[in-house]
Amino acid sequence: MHPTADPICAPATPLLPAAVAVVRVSGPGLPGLLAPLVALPAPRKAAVRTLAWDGFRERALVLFFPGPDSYTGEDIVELQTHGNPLLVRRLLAHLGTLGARLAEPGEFTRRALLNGRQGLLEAEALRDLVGAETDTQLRLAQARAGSLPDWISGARHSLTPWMARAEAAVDYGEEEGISLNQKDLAIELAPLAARFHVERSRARASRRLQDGLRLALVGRPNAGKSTLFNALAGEDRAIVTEIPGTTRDTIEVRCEWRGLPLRLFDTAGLRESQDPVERLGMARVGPLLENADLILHLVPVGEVASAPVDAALLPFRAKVLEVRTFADLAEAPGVAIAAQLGDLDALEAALKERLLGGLAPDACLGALATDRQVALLDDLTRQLDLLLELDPGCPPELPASLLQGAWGLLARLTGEDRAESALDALFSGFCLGK
Ligand SMILES: Nc1nc2c(ncn2[C@@H]2O[C@H](COP(=O)(O)OP(=O)(O)OP(=O)(O)O)[C@@H](O)[C@H]2O)c(=O)[nH]1
Ligand SMILES: [Mg+2]
Repeated sequence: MHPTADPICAPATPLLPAAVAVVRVSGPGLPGLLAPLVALPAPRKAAVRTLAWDGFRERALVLFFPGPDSYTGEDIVELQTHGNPLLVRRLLAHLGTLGARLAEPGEFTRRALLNGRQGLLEAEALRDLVGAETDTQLRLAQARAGSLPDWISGARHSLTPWMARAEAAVDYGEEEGISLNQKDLAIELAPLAARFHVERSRARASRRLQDGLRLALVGRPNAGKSTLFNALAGEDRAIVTEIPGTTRDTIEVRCEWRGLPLRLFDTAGLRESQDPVERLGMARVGPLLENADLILHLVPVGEVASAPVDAALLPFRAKVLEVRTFADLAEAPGVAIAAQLGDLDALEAALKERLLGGLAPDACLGALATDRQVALLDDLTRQLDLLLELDPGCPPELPASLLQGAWGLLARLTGEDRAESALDALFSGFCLGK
């Protein structure tokens, strides 16, 4: 158990009126600590008890999970009370007088991690599980919340013998005539390097999905932006008319469309305009383009892109996708849609191609997903590529250090190196009582 662990408590449910509120306590020696408030029931058996303090008498369902076989690895008590926020605050204050202080965000999970009850990857997945807003995001987070990905243990298994051989070549090479067979190494580790590349693509796509794909819809007035916006959102959120300049403000909606979590931004049409309101609307488009993952530039079939739009998009060329609208009226090459008729297949394919490396959301199940994980996976892939490209005649120190590096990156990925900064960054994003 972590040596500095003091008893902590927190509301595990939001402080809002509800049927039930759950208060969690974790720490060593809870039966004694809580004795003035409640006699704990048998381990893992729910029992109704009356909690009495300061003149309050609350009938609560009480659960006791003794450490070390609990979520945190310490004793845990869950008090399920009536869902009154005032009651919960009074109870937490009383727990404070008994010696259980209020937990920091994520402190329960942090203790689970420190006590070896949970891995870092799992804890990171939990944060996304709690924050998921669409079905796809929920499924992705659930798939990551399980055991360590098998390719990580597979990687260790493949790297270990080569680390030993490289070390032996470095330590005894010259005297004993031990050398590292760089050719065999390259042949044997090639599948691993290929796997890293696959996992990296999956992780990048998975991170995008977990965030939601940020799409900005731009184009000249009447290009069909709001019609597409509504079709993707699955509801009539934006006003559509045949009058140019209908949309004047930017509108955001979060939704899931064909398994893709989207954050959509509809914008005012871009054109030369004297209308002050319209100009203000256009001025708002800039920052939005900056933050978009992909800018959909809508151009009606048979037209050339208008000059004001082209000028506005110039700095963002790399992330602009030209989409031909009104495809029901004429043939069009490239990505052509008829949003009014729900004919959007070309757009779906283009989004997957441009933002997910051609992967479908289901292909990302079980992939890594956070910025931290993707960055480490990038380093890991580079490290292994370098290793395979080494000249067969190079001194063994080179492969030895690259193998060590790869091993270290795997340890950082799974959190076995316990870098405090990574933990601080992670748990600041958690809610209380988790
Ligand atoms: N035939 C056809 N008409 C469409 C299609 N999409 C939109 N329209 C029509 O085109 C007109 C303009 O559509 P909007 O979606 O309001 O265009 P917008 O780009 O949002 O226009 P502003 O907000 O004024 O910049 C409306 O009358 C729509 O009904 C389509 O796929 N096919
Ligand atoms: Mg509009």
